[in-house]
Amino acid sequence: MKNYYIMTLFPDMIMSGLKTSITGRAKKNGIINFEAVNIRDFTNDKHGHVDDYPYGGGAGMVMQPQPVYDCYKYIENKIGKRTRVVYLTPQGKVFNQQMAKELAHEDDIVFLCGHYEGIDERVLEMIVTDYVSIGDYVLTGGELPAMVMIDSISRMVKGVLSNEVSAQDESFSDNLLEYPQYTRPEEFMGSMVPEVLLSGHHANIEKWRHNLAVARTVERRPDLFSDNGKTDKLIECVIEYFEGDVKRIQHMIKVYSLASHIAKMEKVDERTRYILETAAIVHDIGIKISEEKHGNCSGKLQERYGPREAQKLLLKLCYDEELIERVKYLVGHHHTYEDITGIDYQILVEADFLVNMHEEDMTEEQIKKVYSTIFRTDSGMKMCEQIYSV
Ligand code: 6GU
Repeated sequence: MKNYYIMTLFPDMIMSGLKTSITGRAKKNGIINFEAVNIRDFTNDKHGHVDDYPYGGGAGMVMQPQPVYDCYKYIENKIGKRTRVVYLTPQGKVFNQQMAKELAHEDDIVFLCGHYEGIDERVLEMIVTDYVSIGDYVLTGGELPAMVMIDSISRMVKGVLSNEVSAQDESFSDNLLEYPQYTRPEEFMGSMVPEVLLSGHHANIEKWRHNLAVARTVERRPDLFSDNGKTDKLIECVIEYFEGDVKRIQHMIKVYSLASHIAKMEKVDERTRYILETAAIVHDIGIKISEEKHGNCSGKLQERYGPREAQKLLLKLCYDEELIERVKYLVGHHHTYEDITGIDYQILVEADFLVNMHEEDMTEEQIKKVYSTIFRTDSGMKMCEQIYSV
């Protein structure tokens, strides 16, 4: 059983909100419990006031420390130990699915809802363990945010949702939006349910759904793609892969950094830049195997072995299928300069050359030739001009 305590001046708002729907059912079933505790019940003020003017002046009122402290002590005593105390404030860390998942492991959580212009800082320092916001906008109080958090935390608690539904949460962990859903009728005002869904072919349906989820995320929330800490992990993995090979590791970091910079200067969209950065990190990953198998690492051998090595690594880190396909293509073509298609391809080649011109001690003439035949982007050309004085 999970226990959520909400310190608030508006207990009815919390209780009536949470008693409906799924959280209410979970409470009835004894899986979670929630209890709103009225801070006003703990005031020593004879008029029942819980707020006063701010020292130093300024607009609005500030909640006094004493009622908040005593209210908290009452709850702490009831639980029998110190637990996490979440203060809802727009100044907090922004709440997300990951936090919901983590907090779902806690047996007891206390939520503190502020009102007016805030709460006396001293009591916050004494009792609060976590400062949490639900997004970048201002609300009149912490009650709605507390309800939002409890709703989202509760649904991650085992038994609150049916097993079948709860498994679906894994789909958020790969940072993709949900695919579109359809139900009967098959035709609605002339608009049909996509045929693949009627086919009964489960593998095809899976694939179709995944592709749409990716497309939808690219379109609506490209920010969800960027990272999740994956780029950092990938760099670490590649360093480990080339362990001890100083030159290769330095080369990778340089190409990655230049590619990323050029993409930013060229205002390449986020998703494409992400693909490019990923490709830059793994672009030479075929080298090791080429050397092991053939004793050399010509561009062509790298193009042959690179894509498979890149794929292995990217799958391990759970990159999406569409990205992996493009990265494989880029790795497999980054020494091919005839038919450069796509800005990611173009920038990868330029970044690689900007580094190789120096690392391979190219002559002025060679550099000039590469510059005029291969470089296309304004930022890449400018950088080449500045670095190598072409
Ligand atoms: Cl947690 N509190 C208030 N008052 N406003 C908010 C918020 C919290 N999160 C976003 N806006």
